[in-house]
Amino acid sequence: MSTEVEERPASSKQSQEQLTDGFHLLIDALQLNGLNTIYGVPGIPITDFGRLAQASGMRVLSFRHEQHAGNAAAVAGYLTQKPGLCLTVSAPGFLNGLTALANATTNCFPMILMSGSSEREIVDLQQGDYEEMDQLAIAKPLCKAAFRILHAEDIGIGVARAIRAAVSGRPGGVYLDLPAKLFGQVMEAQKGQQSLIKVVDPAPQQIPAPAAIDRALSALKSAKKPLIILGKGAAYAQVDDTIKSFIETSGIPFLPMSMAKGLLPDDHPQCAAAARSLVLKESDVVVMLGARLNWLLSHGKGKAWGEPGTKQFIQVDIEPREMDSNVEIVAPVVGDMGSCLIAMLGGMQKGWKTPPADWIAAVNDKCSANVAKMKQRLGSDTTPMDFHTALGALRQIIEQRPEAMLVNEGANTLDFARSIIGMSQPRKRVDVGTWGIMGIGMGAAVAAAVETGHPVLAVEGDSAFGFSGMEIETICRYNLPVCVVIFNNNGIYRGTDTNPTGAEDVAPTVFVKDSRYELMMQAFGGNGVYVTTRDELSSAVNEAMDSGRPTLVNAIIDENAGTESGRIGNLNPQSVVKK
Ligand code: ADP
Ligand code: TZD
Ligand code: MG
Repeated sequence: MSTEVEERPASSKQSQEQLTDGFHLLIDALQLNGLNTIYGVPGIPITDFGRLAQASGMRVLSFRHEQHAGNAAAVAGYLTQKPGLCLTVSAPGFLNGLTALANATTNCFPMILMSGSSEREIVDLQQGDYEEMDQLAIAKPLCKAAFRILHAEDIGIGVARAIRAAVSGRPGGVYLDLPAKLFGQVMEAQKGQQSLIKVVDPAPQQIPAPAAIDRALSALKSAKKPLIILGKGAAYAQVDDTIKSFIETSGIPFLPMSMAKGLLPDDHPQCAAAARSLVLKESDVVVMLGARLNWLLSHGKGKAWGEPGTKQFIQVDIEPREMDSNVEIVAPVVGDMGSCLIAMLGGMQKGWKTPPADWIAAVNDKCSANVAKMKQRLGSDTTPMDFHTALGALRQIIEQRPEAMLVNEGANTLDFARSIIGMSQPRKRVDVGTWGIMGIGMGAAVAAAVETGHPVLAVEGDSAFGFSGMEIETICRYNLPVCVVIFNNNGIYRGTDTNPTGAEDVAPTVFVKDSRYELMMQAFGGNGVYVTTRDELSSAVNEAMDSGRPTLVNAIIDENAGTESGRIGNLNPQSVVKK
């Protein structure tokens, strides 16, 4: 083989320098818009795209499965208000990412699933291409918008449209289809640069109508027992000071939905979380701030909400079609959270009376009684640990580290952690969200660490962890400050179910007893710890949170301690036929 380097003729070299291609245009378009992190899984036809993106200074984080890369992108979107990017290969990789795209859309998190796809001509004639699938058609009903870019000169427009669709109005997931041929398409570099778009004002303010504000304030003024419900849309909006000022000026008790915890600290004097049942039942005027009246709030009706016809709802939301979706909204306030609350505050400055003292006293009394009851339980130090023992320890750890991110999934593990672990800063809690989906854990933990730089505590049911468990290798590979605590109760809800037939198969909800999950972490060079007592749990997690070293703590929980489906067992249909 000759060692001589062949010189290309000067003219060809020059023209090479003046050319660009689909790979580079896509990278330039993303970077131009401040999108610098990609979560994905490499393969045909996007392997080189990932390499080139990394070479251009983007952070390209490879996962073991696309669903978790997608969940990471969605959480990145939630935390930053910029669309999180997920990159997948065609057909199967695309489908693996689709669950995350649909989940992001359901949760109103902005993300863009960019997927390579096979040759259009072959796909459309169904001639059996490598990983053939009509991905655009399949993605469409599962996201907010779906686009395909066929020509390199349209990359700028395609990326701009995807960004706007993801973050404007109600945020959500966007699909961007990138056929293999697009990447290699060549065009003049200068024309290419001119075709790119830096999106101006991607999520424009939406100012509410003055009449809507007057209507809302007059409904609120008439209230004897007002309540504010804060949802993750309020947390997403990043107008924390305005929310604080609105709530404190109003003097109204507030109830945070799980991911809105910490917008105002859980120990704020107006926080009514410990009196949830009372305030839902007794309130007369309810202000929804970036929260939907979906199943998580019993659709705004039924027993939980007290006597029918006793409630009036005011709803502040960026999505006009959310109004009246479950019950009548007497005062819809449509706009972005910041603009709406500033307008409401403006109206309140013209004269405002805080709520009647007897209502505030009733809420405070209930809170104090329940907090005292809970305090007793949180001191518990049983071995084997129950949920209160273990969460009593983790609660203290988060209390001492208000900047830490908390990721949480499971059934009992989720429901108990949500009520026991207090949050004191906004957007620190990421959980199963609107669908109650298992499998967000490790993807969310990666994004939480990458996007915030703060230590992450992931509190995981043993079943929940299993959905994304392989990503602990990803956590180790990137050396992320993530401490995973598995609440190991040998199964889904409990570890005690038996097979009534007496056959060898265990019950469908039961796992291998005393599984050694911590060894998985050790396999990848992380720290794996097996704990059975509150003290051991405390010291292992404290150490992990301080060192920032990837850690998995296998916390053995009494296998009898959980209940079916945690707090939502009522949603299970029951057979009436006795066999
Ligand atoms: P939670 O589960 O916490 O109750 P949801 O996800 O049900 O919250 O509701 C979030 C709501 O917030 C959605 O209806 C969404 O349209 C709305 N939203 C999202 N971003 C904004 C924003 N910037 N301003 C106002 N509303 C928003
Ligand atoms: N699959 C997906 C994607 N999401 C789901 N929510 C479920 C299945 C059903 N499911 C729940 O709703 S909770 C749960 C499953 C499988 C696991 C509960 O067990 P766990 O938690 O070990 O995570 P606890 O602490 O034992 O209750
Ligand atoms: Mg379990």
